[in-house]
Amino acid sequence: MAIRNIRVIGDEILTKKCKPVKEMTPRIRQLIDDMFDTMYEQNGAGLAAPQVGVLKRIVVMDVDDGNQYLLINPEIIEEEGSQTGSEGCLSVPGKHGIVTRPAKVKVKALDRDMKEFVLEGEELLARCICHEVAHLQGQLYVDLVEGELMDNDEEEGEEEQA
Ligand code: GNR
Ligand code: NI
Repeated sequence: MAIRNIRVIGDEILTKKCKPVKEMTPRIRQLIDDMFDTMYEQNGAGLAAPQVGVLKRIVVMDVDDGNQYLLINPEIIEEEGSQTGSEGCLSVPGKHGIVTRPAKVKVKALDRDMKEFVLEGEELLARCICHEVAHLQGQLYVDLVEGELMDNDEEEGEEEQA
């Protein structure tokens, strides 16, 4: 059990492109375990390796559908429809914003044994897959927000008072 430090917006590492994983190693297995521990400790729905300072194409997710997802070298191979809703990021603490994402995505990735699989996601899982794959390209949801980036302690759409 090891919790890693989460990098926050302003840290250059979050803007860099991640490298594919070439082979599974004990070090990468440890990284994956630590990413799950860190995601659960922070109550996140997902976590991408650059958020813990590692520029590798690794994502973990848990959107409370009874599964733990690990995506190594993920590639989105199909997108369908659209959904508009609230999104947050552990690297942008205390904020949220409205983002439009595909309603449904199909992602190809490798598992812990470096075996290829395809995962289909809708609703929060589709949103999370897109959010995490964007992290691997050095992109944050704040650049996709429609309207204002909001503080979590403010009501949606509420104007700031003087
Ligand atoms: O915890 C998170 N919640 C979330 C909500 C909507 C869309 C995406 C996410 S992922 C986010 C955790 C995070 O920062 N992952 O990179
Ligand atoms: Ni994020």
